Amino acid sequence: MAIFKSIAAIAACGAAAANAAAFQPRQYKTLVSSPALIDTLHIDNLFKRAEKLQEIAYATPGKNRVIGSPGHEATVAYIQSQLDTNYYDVTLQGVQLSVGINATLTANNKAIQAYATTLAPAGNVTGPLAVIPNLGCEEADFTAALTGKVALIKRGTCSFGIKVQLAAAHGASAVIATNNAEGTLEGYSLQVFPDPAKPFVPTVGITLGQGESLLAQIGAGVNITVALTSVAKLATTYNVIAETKEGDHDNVIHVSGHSDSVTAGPGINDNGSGTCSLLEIATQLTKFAVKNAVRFSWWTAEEAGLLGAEYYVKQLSQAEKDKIRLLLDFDMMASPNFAYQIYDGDGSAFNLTGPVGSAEAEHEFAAYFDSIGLNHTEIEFDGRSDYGPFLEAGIAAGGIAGGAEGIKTQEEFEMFGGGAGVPYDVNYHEDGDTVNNLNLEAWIEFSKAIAHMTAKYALSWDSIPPKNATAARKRSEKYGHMKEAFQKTKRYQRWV
Ligand SMILES: *[C@@H]1O[C@H](CO)[C@@H](O)[C@H](O)[C@H]1NC(C)=O
Ligand SMILES: *[C@@H]1O[C@H](CO)[C@@H](O)[C@H](O)[C@H]1NC(C)=O
Ligand SMILES: *[C@@H]1O[C@H](CO)[C@@H](O)[C@H](O)[C@H]1NC(C)=O
Ligand SMILES: *[C@@H]1O[C@H](CO)[C@@H](O)[C@H](O)[C@H]1NC(C)=O
Ligand SMILES: *[C@@H]1O[C@H](CO)[C@@H](O)[C@H](O)[C@H]1NC(C)=O
Ligand SMILES: *[C@@H]1O[C@H](CO)[C@@H](O)[C@H](O)[C@H]1NC(C)=O
Ligand SMILES: CC(=O)N[C@H]1CO[C@H](CO)[C@@H](O)[C@@H]1O
Repeated sequence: MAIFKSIAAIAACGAAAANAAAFQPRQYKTLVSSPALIDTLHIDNLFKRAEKLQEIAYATPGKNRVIGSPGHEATVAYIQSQLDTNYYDVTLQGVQLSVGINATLTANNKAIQAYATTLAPAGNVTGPLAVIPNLGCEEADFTAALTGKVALIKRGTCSFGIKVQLAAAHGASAVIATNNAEGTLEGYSLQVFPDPAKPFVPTVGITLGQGESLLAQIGAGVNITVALTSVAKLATTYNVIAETKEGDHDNVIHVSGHSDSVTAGPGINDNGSGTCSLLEIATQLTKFAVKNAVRFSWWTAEEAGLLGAEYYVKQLSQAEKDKIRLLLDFDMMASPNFAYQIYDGDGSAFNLTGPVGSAEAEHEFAAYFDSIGLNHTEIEFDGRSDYGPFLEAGIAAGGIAGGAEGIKTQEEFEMFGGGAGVPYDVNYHEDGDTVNNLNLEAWIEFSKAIAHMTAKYALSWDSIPPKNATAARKRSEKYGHMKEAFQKTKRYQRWV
């Protein structure tokens, strides 16, 4: 599944530069501090990076940075090119995925526009259409034998991977996914890695309206035969990981964001803003010495189901997991109608508590915003972004965000300005998510907050309780139960 390559080893000119550096007198750097690192951040530098990402997206046929696309490959190369290999050990961790390219579908010889679903295999299938009752998340939804048939399943409640595995186990030769909201399922993913014991079958996605039309025909007693082709390509997509050469590698502060966008647009707030904030901080940090190692990661395939981060956490040994004292994750740093939202690590607002250390991280963010006189609010610590797999592994986590498709309340309007009753980001997952729609005021404040946290923990872990494997495991089990409860909420169902 994975291909590791260390970029330190590749270029001859890289080696020459390293030799030249060896002849220089050793540079003694000032120890990092929160005010000094914050001082290095300027909005025009962040904005230039956002423009670069947009340029990368617009130079490609799809005008996006979705995994498996030239736009995402160029994003990864850009991140890599910006990291100083005298200061960081940089690793590209490859994750292999089957990416959907295109599809054709006919029902009783009438063509329907369909999209190949990422992670599902390619194939050409013909067979009678069978409607799966409910949402196809439970064994009980699969009563009739599906041998030789194509299953029609609605989106919602559980990841599509679970539905497709169940359909395949009951003999279905392919699946048609119908959307549960407006829009196409272009770029949609099964959201879970294939399991050799529970294989997937070819899957294509259609709109809500197209699905309803098929259901109406079947309801009227018409037998439908469908023919579908689905084209996929095996793509290796990369997590970029950079860790300071200096510092205590047994007590790491891990700071992350994701590098991919959705299919609909260049993804500049979601989550190019996080990508750029981290890149700028990683660049500025090289001016300083650190006591604790700082690890930056840019995850791949977040939009396809947090796959890059999940893969990363899965392949870590327990000993390696124990070395991560805190994971901080950043997305949506420049939402036009922002609120300064902090993940509810102590469970005080949403009753979902993170592993030991998560509460302290939340309090530190709050103290930072208080210190500069900015209001802040809390958001559910629900695992909806790349910190999710870390929580499940019992690793303390935290983060901040400006908001996605949620609606700003009157109370938040009084705290942050902007517009009440309007989404935090009207362009969330749309083609309007461009450099023109960033809130620069929020972006620089968020970036400074990231710099504060990075510097604080690069200096000392005194304010975070020591790791306790027993306690971590207990928390992790508890998180598992909380997650089940969360998965029944409306918020989750709009996401899967
Ligand atoms: C699907 O993609 C492949 C590879 O890019 C291309 O050769 C083929 O023509 C496409 N088929 C359709 C139906 O668009
Ligand atoms: C589907 O059919 C096309 C053309 O008939 C063929 O090129 C392709 O290899 C087939 N795909 C699979 C997965 O069998
Ligand atoms: C639909 O198919 C079933 C079983 O194959 C068959 O019994 C039935 O007569 C068909 N109905 C129509 C309207 O063709
Ligand atoms: C918080 O969640 C726990 C389960 O994790 C539940 O037992 C408890 O009743 C919840 N408390 C509130 C105030 O909702
Ligand atoms: C913070 O929120 C209060 C309302 O709760 C508001 O009066 C105040 O102006 C806000 N402060 C800032 C800096 O926006
Ligand atoms: C670790 O946590 C467990 C359970 O909360 C507790 O019983 C134990 O004393 C703790 N161990 C240390 C070394 O703090
Ligand atoms: C899928 C998606 O929208 N990506 C993430 C971008 O950032 C927000 C805020 O953290 C996350 O909620 C999203 O999951």
